[in-house]
Amino acid sequence: MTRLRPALSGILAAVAGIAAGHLVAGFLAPASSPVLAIGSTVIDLTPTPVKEWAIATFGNADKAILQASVLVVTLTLAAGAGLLARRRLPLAIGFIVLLTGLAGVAALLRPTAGVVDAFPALAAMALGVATLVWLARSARAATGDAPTEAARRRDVTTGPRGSLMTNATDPATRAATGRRRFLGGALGVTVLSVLAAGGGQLRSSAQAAKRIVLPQAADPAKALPRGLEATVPGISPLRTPTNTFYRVDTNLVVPTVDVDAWTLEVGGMVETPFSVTFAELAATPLIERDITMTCVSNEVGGGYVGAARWLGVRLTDVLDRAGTTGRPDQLLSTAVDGFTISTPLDVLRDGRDAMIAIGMNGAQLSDVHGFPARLVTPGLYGFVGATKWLAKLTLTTYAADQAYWTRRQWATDAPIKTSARIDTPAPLSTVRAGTVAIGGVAWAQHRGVGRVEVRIDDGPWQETRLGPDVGIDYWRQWYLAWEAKPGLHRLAVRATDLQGGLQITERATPFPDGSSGIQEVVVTVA
Ligand SMILES: Nc1nc2c(c(=O)[nH]1)N[C@H]1C(S)=C(S)[C@@H](COP(=O)(O)O)O[C@H]1N2
Ligand SMILES: [Mo]
Repeated sequence: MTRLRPALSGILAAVAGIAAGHLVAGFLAPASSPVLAIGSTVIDLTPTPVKEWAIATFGNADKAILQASVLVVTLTLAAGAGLLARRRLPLAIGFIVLLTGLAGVAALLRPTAGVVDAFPALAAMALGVATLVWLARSARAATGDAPTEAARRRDVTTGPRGSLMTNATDPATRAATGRRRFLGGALGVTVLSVLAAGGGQLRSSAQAAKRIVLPQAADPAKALPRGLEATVPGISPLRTPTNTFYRVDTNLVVPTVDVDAWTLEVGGMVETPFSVTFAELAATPLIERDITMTCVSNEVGGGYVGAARWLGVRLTDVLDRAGTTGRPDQLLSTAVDGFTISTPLDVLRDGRDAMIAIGMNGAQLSDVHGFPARLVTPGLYGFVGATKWLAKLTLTTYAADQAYWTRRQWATDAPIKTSARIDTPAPLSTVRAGTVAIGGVAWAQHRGVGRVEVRIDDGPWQETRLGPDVGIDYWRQWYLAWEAKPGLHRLAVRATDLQGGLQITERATPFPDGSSGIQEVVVTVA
């Protein structure tokens, strides 16, 4: 019991500090909320293999788990500070200052940080220390806690008279009062912290993107054909709705960009550097294209792939306006938060529809997908061609400058590998004997899907029926009607591109240039 209360005091001090930091961050710099600033730094410092493991193990929950881990570690350390405060308050204060100071340094070291980014940590420091001191003092004042050595000695020297004077009530009553006071204080701190953190959260999430009116495309896409989803239940829809489109980025806080203040800068090895506002960009002739995006972290059979209709400016239009000097071989694109992506320049200039997208599926980009503008490069994994929250385009060389993932040993040249996925039946599911539709999607961006085959148990590869053709940059739905007999069965799928290239059947993990291998699922037919 004597340890619980000081430990709790430390935790409460941390909770108060974190909440105060989150409140201040909500107004000044959402990404610099202490736990988030530390979390972002952890993301950047995590070695590539560990990150791969985390993505593979936790999938889309990886960010929540990271934040929870930072929180748990912080609260554990804070509990230690609370215990320390019993005997050495100044040292405990120093410890809290150090912890919050680290959060401040983490926030200040973010690529685009300014002075305000230190304020959340400073608020956390002030509230953390104040709460710790207050709780430690009130613990000493009450006698619910063991008296200190000095106090005990004082009691002995002052003798019965001294005891008589301080013992206005009996020790048990005082302990009970102390406990009640502590609980009251703890409750107060908790309630205020929840209010502060909630306020900060509300404030930062209230800064959602402004609604804009998208212009029509000068070069529109054809109407999307009817997909197989109408007839093959369980198959991925031909177009992925924006709200289920996968999201992958390093951001713990989604950047919210003020579109009226936003500009895109174009520079580096160019003849005429320039910058454009959003209005200027939207006023240039726009193209509209159906493009399937894939993340390099997608495992065989995984869900980090999505197909959407993109509206934007052809990238070469922008690059041509800038011209080139020297021999750049890389387009380095920078996001508003300093994150960078590099794209091979020859790929961008080979005629494909690489674009600065401002619209997705008929609407402005959502905050998570890069509002107000992002790159989309058909045929390349997202980490080398799909910069969200785009701020700057720099023509440079790989020798001179490297992007975020390139510095972490991921491939510089990363075309999407041909792959097929079984959507239905689901792995390890049970289906009724009789005619069962095996179906899914296959992609071979910028080469096009030519054939998809399915193998049942140890049977031959059987050609499947393909869904509508939406071009070589788009995925293709496929299905096969299977006369399923009772028992346990293995279903495998493989795709071949339009040039006759079979997908790589050898298993590979995503690092460094994308996964490969054949997906196989086991189903029970009953
Ligand atoms: N600014 C920024 N852009 C980014 C990333 C990022 O971390 N930050 N991740 C890239 C990766 S790895 C992928 S796969 C795509 C994912 O885009 P989506 O989240 O819209 O699906 O965005 C790319 N663009
Ligand atoms: Mo990715």
